[in-house]
Amino acid sequence: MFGRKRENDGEKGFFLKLKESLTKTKENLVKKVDTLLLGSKEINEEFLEELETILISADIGIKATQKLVQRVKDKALRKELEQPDLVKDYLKKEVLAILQQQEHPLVIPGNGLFTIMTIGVNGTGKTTTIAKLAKKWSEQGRHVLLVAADTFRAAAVDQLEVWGKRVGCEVIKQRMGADPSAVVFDAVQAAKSRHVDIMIIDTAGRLHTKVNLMEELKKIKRIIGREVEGAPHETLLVLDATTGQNGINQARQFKEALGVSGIVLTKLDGTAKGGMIIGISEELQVPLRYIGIGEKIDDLREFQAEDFVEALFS
Ligand SMILES: Nc1nc2c(ncn2[C@@H]2O[C@H](COP(=O)(O)OP(=O)(O)O)[C@@H](O)[C@H]2O)c(=O)[nH]1
Ligand SMILES: [Mg+2]
Repeated sequence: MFGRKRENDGEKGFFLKLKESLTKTKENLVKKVDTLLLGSKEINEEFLEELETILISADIGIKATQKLVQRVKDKALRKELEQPDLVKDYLKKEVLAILQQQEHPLVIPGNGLFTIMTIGVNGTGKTTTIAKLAKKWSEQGRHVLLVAADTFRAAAVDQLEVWGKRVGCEVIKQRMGADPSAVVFDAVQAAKSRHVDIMIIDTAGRLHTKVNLMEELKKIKRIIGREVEGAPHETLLVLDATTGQNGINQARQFKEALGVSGIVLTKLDGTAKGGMIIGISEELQVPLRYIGIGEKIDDLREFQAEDFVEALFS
């Protein structure tokens, strides 16, 4: 009995933490919709325009905003949505549908070496996310190896090493300024001889030399693809939710240059721009794997559309 109760409390705490981290996004989106609904008697052009303004300023993006507004309008015209107070439930359902399109958790097969290459601009949370994932998978009994292929800054290697020690994972590194592909090549040999299950590669993200960065990342991809069948098995783009539309533009560039198989959206806690996740889902058409809701090692969640929408709207 007691055990069961504690388990329930744990689940409740889990959900409450998510809800708490989405507070500002909720204020910027759902609360504003609430206010609009309170002041509206019917769904007319003015109402739709205001709804559009709210959605755009909540960083949902043009495409998803137009889709949502059009849906509300169509439904109102068909007389299926006559009272404004029904709009919120309808929006919730539609947002859920958009997010569910990209709810595809990362599944790592139990046999063979699985390689993950994380990419994204500086400061989005790549290294921190790697540490969070390494802890999660180590605890599940997987042998995880970390690779310091951000050789651009000495501090980047040190940071990964500190995290590696903390979560009990070995880090493969070379001196600062080394060719990142060479580090990855070494790491693959180490991974093969040590029967590693999951290898996670940390990469650089300097923006000011973008062309070189993309070339460097492409080279890492080529090298690892040559050494391990099907690698990288996951190209994980890390995006910072506080960057709103900018982040979506960055994502497009990475997707075009390298291909992206999954997205992590970090820093959802404390930002009002979390609506960006709806835009990402609609515009990028890439699976949303994880969300970051804090700086601590356990503040990473597998993305679940239903939980997310419930936390946002409830
Ligand atoms: N609040 C918050 N901070 C985060 C999250 N993920 C990363 N950070 C912080 O973002 C900063 C940059 O992270 P880092 O992993 O070094 O980014 P990188 O340059 O992409 O490797 C650090 O201060 C992290 O603690 C998150 O989900 N929430
Ligand atoms: Mg880093």
